[in-house]
Amino acid sequence: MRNTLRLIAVALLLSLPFAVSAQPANPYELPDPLRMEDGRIVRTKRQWIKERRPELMEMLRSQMFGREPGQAPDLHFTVLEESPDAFGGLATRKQVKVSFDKDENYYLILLMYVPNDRKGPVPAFLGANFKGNHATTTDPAVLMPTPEKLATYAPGYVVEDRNTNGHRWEYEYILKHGYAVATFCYNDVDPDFHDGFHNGVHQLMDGDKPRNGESWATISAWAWGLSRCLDFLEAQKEIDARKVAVIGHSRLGKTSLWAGATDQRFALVISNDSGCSGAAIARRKFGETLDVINKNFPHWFCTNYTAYNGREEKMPWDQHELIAMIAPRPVYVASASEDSWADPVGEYFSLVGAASVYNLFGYEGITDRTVPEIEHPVVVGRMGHHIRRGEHNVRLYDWQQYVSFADRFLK
Ligand code: GTR
Repeated sequence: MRNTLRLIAVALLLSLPFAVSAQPANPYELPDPLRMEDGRIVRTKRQWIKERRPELMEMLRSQMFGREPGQAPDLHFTVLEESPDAFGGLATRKQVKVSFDKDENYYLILLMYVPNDRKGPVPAFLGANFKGNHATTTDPAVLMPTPEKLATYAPGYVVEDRNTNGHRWEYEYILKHGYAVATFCYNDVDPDFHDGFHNGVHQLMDGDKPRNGESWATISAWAWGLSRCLDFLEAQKEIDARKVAVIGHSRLGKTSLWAGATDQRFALVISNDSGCSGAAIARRKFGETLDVINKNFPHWFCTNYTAYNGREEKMPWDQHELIAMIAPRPVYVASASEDSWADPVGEYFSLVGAASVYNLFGYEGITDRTVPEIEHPVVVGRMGHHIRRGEHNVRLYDWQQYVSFADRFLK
């Protein structure tokens, strides 16, 4: 009998529309994004743009992501391959070496598809990938990473087979909806392991300059790489560079948020399962916490960020203010129901916490304090949200929501 009752209780718990929301998180109070550090309340767009936004950007730079450098010393682009017959003639494929220095010691390889059925420049999605361009697709013409590049990746790095991450990049779906799409392997910009910042673009941009607590780290390097790709897209006549959505999953979702904050040319920003130090509210201390992320990934953030390990409530900001940095541009935050490590509830509440900034610009925002049910996407004003059923990943369902959200603003 006792066991039966226990089973019923478990079954009831599992059948809750969104079980993770029932789990306890740390009680918290969020800083008001519209309150200046000196206590004044921001009442106008102008005050936000001239005073509060710069104040928050300074906080995020000096305390979290580090100070990103300016332009690369010699940015230039070399088309390595181009063909109009990708996916049976649906798209033109371009593979481009985006070089950061004159000698081309530092570069990334950008893979871009542009729909052939177009009348004039098209909007685009841009995002970094984890496993190499070749792993995002079945397209046999996509270049494999060169041995020269592979030598810079983490020791023991294993080259993936083609298409192992294809489900995360629904190229044909995106192209058929009239968007171009471009991606590069994040390791090209800065290999994802801690080597004291000797490799990747840090070496190029900093040389032997001594590092300090505010020095930029790896997530800001990836975001910087996204901006260099946007420089390339700006030079393409087939792309409408005023309509580029930046997208990223997980650590690359943290990156897309930071890219959207630092580079206001990005017209729309998408965070897919970005979790801790992305969209999730830090003060909830639910799932991954600062202590854990800074220990496991000491190269992602600037070292000042470790001062908040276990002391999230002492942060002078919280992650809703990273979302607010995107205002008034459209922002989409997505979660997955089984991804409690990324705290889907906390990801949702950063939208709610940023809504007042969107209101200041005359746009509605997401303000409902009830977390939406699984696969009930919500779009209010310039904010979008959904929780996909399933695991930490990017799936067709996610892309369907992103494309329909982008259709409202980029078409
Ligand atoms: C995890 C990390 C998360 C997230 C994820 C990913 O190990 O704890 O913050 O970034 O990796 O990028 O897949």
